Amino acid sequence: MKRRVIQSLAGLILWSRAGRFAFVFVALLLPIFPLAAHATTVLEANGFRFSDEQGGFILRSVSGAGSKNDPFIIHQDYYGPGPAVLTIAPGAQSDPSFLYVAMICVIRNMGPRPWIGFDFELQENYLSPSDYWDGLSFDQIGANREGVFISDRFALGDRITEPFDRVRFHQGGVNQGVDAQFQFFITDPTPPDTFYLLQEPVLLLVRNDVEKDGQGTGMQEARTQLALKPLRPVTSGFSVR
Ligand SMILES: [Ca+2]
Repeated sequence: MKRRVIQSLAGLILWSRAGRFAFVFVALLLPIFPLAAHATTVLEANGFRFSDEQGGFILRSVSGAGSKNDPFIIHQDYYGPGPAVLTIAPGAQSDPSFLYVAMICVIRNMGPRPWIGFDFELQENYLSPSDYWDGLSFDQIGANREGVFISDRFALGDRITEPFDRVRFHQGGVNQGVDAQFQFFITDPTPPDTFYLLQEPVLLLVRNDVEKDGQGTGMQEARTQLALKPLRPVTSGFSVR
């Protein structure tokens, strides 16, 4: 009897350890499952088709008409760690002589790290940066206007051009599970059938002062949450002057 009790206790301890290991293992995999099980989502608004077919994120909803007064509002869940490429097809209803899109991306940080910046890059050909001559840009024609790049989580949005069309939002941050809103225009005097919007967060890094071989290990990704407050609501209005 005593031996049986000891065997039962030993089994319980082993089961508990295995159970804990399985729990941790499943917890680590959880951020991957939504994407692994997720089929491509294609959503339409005002004749435009938006798709998450390139992966890295889940397209939740699209509304609006793409105009200054009624911008496309595109809700997404970003899982990372790589860039998320939104596929956009203007469709037959858009003006074939000039593409003009006002857009607000609302992106939830579902990844494992806080963000301290966020980049958007336009591509007429998938994974090939848009150059000066292809016409596609973040409204480079109206580049001198103020208030074009606005976010509720980042104080600044800077245009980075040549050899690509990129916007970098910085001076702020986004914790895990939190939405960030980004506002910008996309224009092209020679509209393509399809173009791509690469979206890529800048992850929070901290200095690791643990010495290794006397050299230190440099920078590493931080898991801590940032003490942040939203700067301003974006979806309450498209504040281009
Ligand atoms: Ca370009």
